[in-house]
Amino acid sequence: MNSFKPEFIEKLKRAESIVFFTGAGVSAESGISTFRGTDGIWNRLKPEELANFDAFMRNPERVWEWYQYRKQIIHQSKPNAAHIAIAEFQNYFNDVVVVTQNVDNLHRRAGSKVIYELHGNIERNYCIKCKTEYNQPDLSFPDKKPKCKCGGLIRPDIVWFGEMLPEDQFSASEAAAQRCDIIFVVGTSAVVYPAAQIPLLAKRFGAYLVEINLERTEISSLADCSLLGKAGEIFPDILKEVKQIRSTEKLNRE
Ligand code: BJW
Ligand code: ZN
Repeated sequence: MNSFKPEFIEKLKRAESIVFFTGAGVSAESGISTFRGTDGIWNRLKPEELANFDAFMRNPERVWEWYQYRKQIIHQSKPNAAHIAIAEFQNYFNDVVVVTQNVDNLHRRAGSKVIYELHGNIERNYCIKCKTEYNQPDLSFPDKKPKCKCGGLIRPDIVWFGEMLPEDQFSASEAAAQRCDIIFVVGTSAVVYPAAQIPLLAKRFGAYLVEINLERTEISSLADCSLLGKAGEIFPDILKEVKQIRSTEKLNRE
């Protein structure tokens, strides 16, 4: 069991509003590869060949092949101890928001209720011409280059490099960052913008910033509390502290 610094425990006691800002590392223990770092997929594949609109138009079959492969892995995966503990925070705090860069739906499957998805969702697709949505979780398009009934190409609803983030998700994330008392920055290298502005904004508005990562990142120098290790091991321990705080409060009231 981790032991946490008293200042962090004190913040947990007083907090009413909590944001979890998550990245690929929170799903690593579910068997989904991260992008960067030693096991990152970008070590094998170049983002400019797959994760942008020009690449898709040049070679939609290749981009679709990659997404079908990832869809399969995600479909077979399950939320891990970190996703589950994060969802459980809802039982102890009134205002819990998950702002995720992930497209894998694992926070939703773990039971988190308020989730803002900054980079889209791999279970959704849409036609680039008429914008009709094609949402099939198991999505087995018969074609290697799926087309809409209007003739337009269907693409995954993922935010690629050079594309705008969904406005509603981003502005709701900004609002959550501005009002939260604690922001947990979990399993992200925090190098992709504008998503990486969210923890900076929370900090600027006075939130206590707790980072959980295997290693130091771009954001570590700003963290009030850095917890180095696996999210799936650290979060259940934080949740134990929360449960203890709540049961002591209950005893004191009785
Ligand atoms: C664990 C763990 C465990 C492991 N426990 N921890 C130059 C400077 C600044 C900005 C730019 C620039 N050039 C271009 C830009 C803008 C660009 C950008 O930020 N680029 C930077 C990379 C340089 N951003 C954009 O293009 C964005 N749009 C935009 O800016 O629009 C405005 C605009 C419009 C028009 C013209 C110009 C501007 C869009 C960004 C979209 C990002 N999309 C992707 C999708 C990829 C495709 C796909 O998913 O299919 O989103 S990229 C990829 O990175 C993905 C992720 O969500 C995102 C963030 O990655 P994340 O989650 O942080 O993962 P990793 O792998 O980096 O880190 C994992 C971490 O976990 C590591 O730290 C591990 O240690 C840790 N970890 N296991 C705890 N068990
Ligand atoms: Zn169409």
